[in-house]
Amino acid sequence: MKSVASLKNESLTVGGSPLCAGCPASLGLKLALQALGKNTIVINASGCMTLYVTYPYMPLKTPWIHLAIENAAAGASGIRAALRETGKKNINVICYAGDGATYDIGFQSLSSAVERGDKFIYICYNNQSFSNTGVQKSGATPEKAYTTTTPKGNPFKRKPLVKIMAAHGMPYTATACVSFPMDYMKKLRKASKINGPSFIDLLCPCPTGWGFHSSRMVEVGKLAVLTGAWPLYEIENGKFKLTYTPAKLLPVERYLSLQYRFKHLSKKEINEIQRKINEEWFLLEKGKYWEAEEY
Ligand SMILES: Cc1ncc(C[n+]2csc(CCOP(=O)(O)OP(=O)(O)O)c2C)c(N)n1
Repeated sequence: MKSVASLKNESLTVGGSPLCAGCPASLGLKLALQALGKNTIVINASGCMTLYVTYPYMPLKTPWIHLAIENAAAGASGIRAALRETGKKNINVICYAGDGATYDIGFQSLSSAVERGDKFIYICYNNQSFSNTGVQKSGATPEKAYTTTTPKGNPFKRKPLVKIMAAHGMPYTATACVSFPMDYMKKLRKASKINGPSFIDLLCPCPTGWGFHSSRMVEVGKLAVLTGAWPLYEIENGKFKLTYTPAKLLPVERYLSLQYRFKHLSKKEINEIQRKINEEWFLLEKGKYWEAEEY
């Protein structure tokens, strides 16, 4: 399958939602359901997407359960156990949770569900902040980015969560981006065939939280990947592979300069980010994932 237009599965979402214009997380969910099909149960942790599927808006044609921000993954374990006990087979169980719910508040339940080896796909729709409650810093916020709780820029490095999940010894972990739908959907299909837990960190450029016009959402995501700020890769049974390698990385300034959250950066700070990305890519291209420090 080469393009989104050639997809055969019916769309499992319908129009009508209270989300911001250009919301990447709703696109990420639509694509996930299109990749996985209607035999899918979605578990959501509190966040923007909770508003997407809340009365009077019911845009999904699949089952949907909203759980507390701490325990989406524990819910996946419970649903998988119920399906097992009732003899129901070939049903995908997915968690669709924001980065605040994943990197921070719900991390313990995610870690435990993975430790138990339960079969489910955890998709973190990663807009790099707690967007729904006013764009506060999360563990996924990149260094130096403005958020409402880091008005002078985030002083911390972002948590290397894909590495942390891979270190659990789980069979499949990957990064993805809504601007690269075929790469994302291929990873989802692969994850659905794995007999155990899988984790996909899906970059979702948030127009509202990052400060750019909603019409540029896909472009910002493309630039994240083409500049090397968000590498696309997978780790299957411990084996690291880049799934997209730009012929030559574009300067990261092209990605940063489109966003309000990086407007305060000096030339020196931009150069420093560029240096970090170059170092990271030097190692990633050699397959030295564990030595590479993510920007
Ligand atoms: C224990 C707990 N703390 C705080 C909240 C308030 N809360 C609701 S949604 C949300 C933001 C979640 O952020 P994220 O997971 O990144 O999803 P996004 O808002 O970006 O969609 C917060 C903090 C909550 N529901 N439960």
